[in-house]
Amino acid sequence: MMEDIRNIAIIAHVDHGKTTLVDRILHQCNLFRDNQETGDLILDNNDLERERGITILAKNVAVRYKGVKINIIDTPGHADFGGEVERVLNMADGVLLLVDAFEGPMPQTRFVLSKAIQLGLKPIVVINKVDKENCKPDEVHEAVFELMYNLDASEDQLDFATVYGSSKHGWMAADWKKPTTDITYLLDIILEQIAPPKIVEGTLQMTISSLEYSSYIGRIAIGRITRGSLKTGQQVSLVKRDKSIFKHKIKEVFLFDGLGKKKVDDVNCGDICAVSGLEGFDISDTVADFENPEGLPPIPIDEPTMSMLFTINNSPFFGREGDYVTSRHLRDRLFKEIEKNLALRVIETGSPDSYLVYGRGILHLSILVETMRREGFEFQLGKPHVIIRVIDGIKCEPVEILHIDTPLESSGKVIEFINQRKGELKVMTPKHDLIRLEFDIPARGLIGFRTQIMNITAGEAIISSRFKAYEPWKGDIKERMCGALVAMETGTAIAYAINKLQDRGTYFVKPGDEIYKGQVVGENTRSGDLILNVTKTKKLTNMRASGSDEKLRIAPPTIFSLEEAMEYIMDDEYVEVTPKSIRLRKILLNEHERKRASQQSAS
Ligand SMILES: Nc1nc2c(ncn2[C@@H]2O[C@H](COP(=O)(O)OP(=O)(O)OP(=O)(O)O)[C@@H](O)[C@H]2O)c(=O)[nH]1
Ligand SMILES: [Mg+2]
Repeated sequence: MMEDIRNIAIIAHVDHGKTTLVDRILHQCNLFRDNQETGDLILDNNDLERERGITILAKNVAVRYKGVKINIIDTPGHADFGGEVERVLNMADGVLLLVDAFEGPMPQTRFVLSKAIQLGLKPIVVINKVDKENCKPDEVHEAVFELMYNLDASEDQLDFATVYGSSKHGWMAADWKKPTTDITYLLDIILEQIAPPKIVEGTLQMTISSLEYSSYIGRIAIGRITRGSLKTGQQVSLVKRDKSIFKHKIKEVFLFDGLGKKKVDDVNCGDICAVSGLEGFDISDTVADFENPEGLPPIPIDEPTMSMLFTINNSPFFGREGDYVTSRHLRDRLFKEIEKNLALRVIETGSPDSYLVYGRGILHLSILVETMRREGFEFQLGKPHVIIRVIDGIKCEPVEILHIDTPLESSGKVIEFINQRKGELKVMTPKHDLIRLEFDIPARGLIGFRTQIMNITAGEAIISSRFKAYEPWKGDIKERMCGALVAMETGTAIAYAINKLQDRGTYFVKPGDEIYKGQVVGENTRSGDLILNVTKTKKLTNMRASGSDEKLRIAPPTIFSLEEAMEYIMDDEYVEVTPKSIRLRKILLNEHERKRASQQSAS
């Protein structure tokens, strides 16, 4: 007997409530007890996901409702992980498109929806967060319909069901003004609207769409069986992207079950499963019949758009705070990462001490950096660069669609600032009491701009962007206007010295911090770098020096997050990352060497 199955993916812009909804579904189907105390989402289960409140990896779960098995794929909403979404949609027959009832469709809504439409998936629209004050569910519904129409949805897709509700408060209904007490309304709509998988007889075909990594088993391939069936111990062929074929034996087969997986003997067509034993598989490979392998069309893999240099720590503080510091450690860790981090590439530079790491954006790269820090690594990062391509003989760069919702008063300044960064205003529309500005902007113009937009708008702006296309190079963008304050000596930063030099700029260090010669300790109010001595104490004869220091009024230092630091540095600077610290430094610590280098590059 074949089981009745539905395969759905949940897609949306970042933070529109996908994971909260999946948690609710698991809850409704009695698969776990709510963690009311912490409010943590049971699905966002790695440390960084918890801390940042975002989903980084797509995840499969399965529930049973009214005798039907529903395979659910929760996807990440952040634009850096868009490729992940595109890939896993491959396993679904339908999507739940979540849209925040206040925000409406956002750039990533458009992107993920367009992928689902192209794949012919049936959408169910969930207008979420209707509990929010001043939300406009009806307008949002209208906007989603228009968006779908513009994306060339088919008649059947345009004839979508709409569900209103609040994932957070745990209800879904036909009418947002009539709240219910649970989400069964949505589950019923899923059974009714999404077709069961097509059962195709014949030899095995399964595209590998995702993977999991377990320290016991190694890499586990995840995919949906689109033809035939699969058994434990079965001999299979692995058909690669280039059509080459490798023979393997399936070791174990798992089905998704609640939050986990259960080992089974066989899996039928239409179900989503995980298999071990396929060595050296890649995403998009087809698991096929041993004797007569037929590969399926390859699925697109997102190309990296950004690169960053990872190099061993060679600062004077090398080895003080980390456990893994050698080039061997760095190399092994980076190459281990690419086994599971699909959009990442690591390129040798010719030096054993540094590697170019290619990724999908600042967030994608910073998550790797943060994870390595926590594992005890110490290393340094160069300035991130977008990847330039030559297309038909023309130099092209990645361009993003940028949305900024801002109060009317600051919109003029925002537009001026984005123009300086080669952004082009496309649309301007009122949105509640804000104004929405839409730009096309080179991706490099976005590096480091978030803090400045927040300054311009007094923290009121809502920013989101996503990759649009490679377009011809837009010309040079003026870099950071202000120079750096660079430490002259190695030692302890002294309040007395910082106090005396306060008018030179803002500081990134505070009295008592250990600093080294060549470290960037602050931002100069003017352009060009300024070397200064912040380790200088008062004359030792003055016995009251340390006592009176405490009374000095020193502005609190600017403390960068990892991402801010990555976006802030210039080409001649590094971010030094250790488990305990994030420091900025000049690559060349010695002033004479820096002068010589800049003269050389000028000539
Ligand atoms: N008011 C309100 N807040 C909600 C609702 N659903 C989710 N949220 C909140 O919105 C935030 C984001 O929720 P998530 O479920 O993590 O969103 P997500 O779409 O999974 O986010 P990403 O995976 O990072 O794209 C959390 O703070 C939730 O508590 C809702 O119905 N109403
Ligand atoms: Mg999520």
